[in-house]
Amino acid sequence: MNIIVAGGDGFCGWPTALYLSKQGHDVSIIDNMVRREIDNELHSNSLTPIATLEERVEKWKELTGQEIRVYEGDLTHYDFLREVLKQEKPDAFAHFAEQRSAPYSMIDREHTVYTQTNNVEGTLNVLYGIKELVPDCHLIKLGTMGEYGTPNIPIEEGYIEIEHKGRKDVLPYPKQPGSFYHLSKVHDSHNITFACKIWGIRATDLNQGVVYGLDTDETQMDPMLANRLDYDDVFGTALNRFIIQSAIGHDLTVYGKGGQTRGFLNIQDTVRCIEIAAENPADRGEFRVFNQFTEEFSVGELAEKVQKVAQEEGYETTIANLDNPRVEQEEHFFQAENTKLRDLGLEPHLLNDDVIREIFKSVINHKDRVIKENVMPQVSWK
Ligand code: NAD
Ligand code: USQ
Repeated sequence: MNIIVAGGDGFCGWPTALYLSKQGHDVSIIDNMVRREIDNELHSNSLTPIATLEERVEKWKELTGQEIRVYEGDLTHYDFLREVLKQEKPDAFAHFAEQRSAPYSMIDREHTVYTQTNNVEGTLNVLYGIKELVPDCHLIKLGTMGEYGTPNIPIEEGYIEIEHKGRKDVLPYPKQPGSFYHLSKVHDSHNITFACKIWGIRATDLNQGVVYGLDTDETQMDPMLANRLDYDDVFGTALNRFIIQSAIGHDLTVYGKGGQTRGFLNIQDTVRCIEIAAENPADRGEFRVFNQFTEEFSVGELAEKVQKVAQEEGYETTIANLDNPRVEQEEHFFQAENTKLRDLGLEPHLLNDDVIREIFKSVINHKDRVIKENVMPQVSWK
């Protein structure tokens, strides 16, 4: 298949582009490099040193003979996107290219507006581009489990059957997101639902949980192929942050009581989920939703798991319960469905001590690169 990976220079997109290329697909990447610019804005960095995108794809070609074409540009520039779609005529468009940090979207008005315009406008352009140029192309859109929030009933995969005043219907599952970033994903989902209905576009919304780890078989083939790894308070996510904190002797930054429970998955499963979605396209006009996570944990539980492994490796680690910079429930019910990807063949890489140990060992090699001022939370929701 010809597959475009938009956001293919990022944390999830880069290993996905490599994996799909390895599986024999004809892959190209769209990216505007904004994530690298944001590192400069925040005076932050990836824990792992990362090569430029040109160097990355050159090394990939040298090692495998496979070419990954690169289109440097912005999804919010429609003329650019049209040219890429005309040239590639993709069978599938895997769309990772959004501002994905909840704290970044909560910095101030400008960052909220940037997040929502970048994400919503980019996705609208992709929808118009597919309609205009490649109507059969399958949109594989990265959504987020956080679109649902934390309701006091089980979370379904996209839709829920409701009985109301004697009548029944299957309706989109209610959305109660917890940041302006997560809201941008809800807006995307609504726009995609509508485009599927009126234009017959085929789309899969992958409501992904928090991703942990950094390596896949492909990124480990050469240091030039290394994936980025975020640890700062703005882009670093739970688990990865805790592992890096334990490696530098920092207290583990559990926000509030630590009962916040989320769906999690290994980056090795992210890449496979995209392949599964691509190989099993949605029907024309179908807005299909998969919940893309493999296990549920509270952040307190994750901190304890990391503390145990770090101690076994000789690193004494303390868990700190910080004042929560976010407005969110710290103790709540959480139970979400995630059967659809497994039914299509996903075999999850589950989290155990050895997995944490492996990430810990990758992290230890680069711990001198940590900018310590960037570890404590600085962005407040209030
Ligand atoms: P990332 O920031 O590392 O990568 C996103 C990439 O998209 C970057 O390389 C960036 O330069 C590019 N980009 C952003 N806006 C663009 C635009 N307008 N035009 C072209 N390129 C643009 O993020 P990530 O962690 O790889 O996340 C990828 C996707 O997966 C996001 O949509 C995110 O919401 C979703 N997701 C991520 C996680 C996670 O834990 N990382 C979990 C759930 C969902
Ligand atoms: N948290 C801590 N301590 C930390 C960091 C986070 O307790 O040091 C808590 C947060 O308060 C929150 C939970 O951990 O309750 C998850 O936070 P996170 O920063 O790991 O993840 P989140 O902000 O939800 O965003 C990440 C990605 C985003 C993706 C989302 C999936 O950045 O792109 O959409 O995970 S989900 O959470 O399922 O919506």
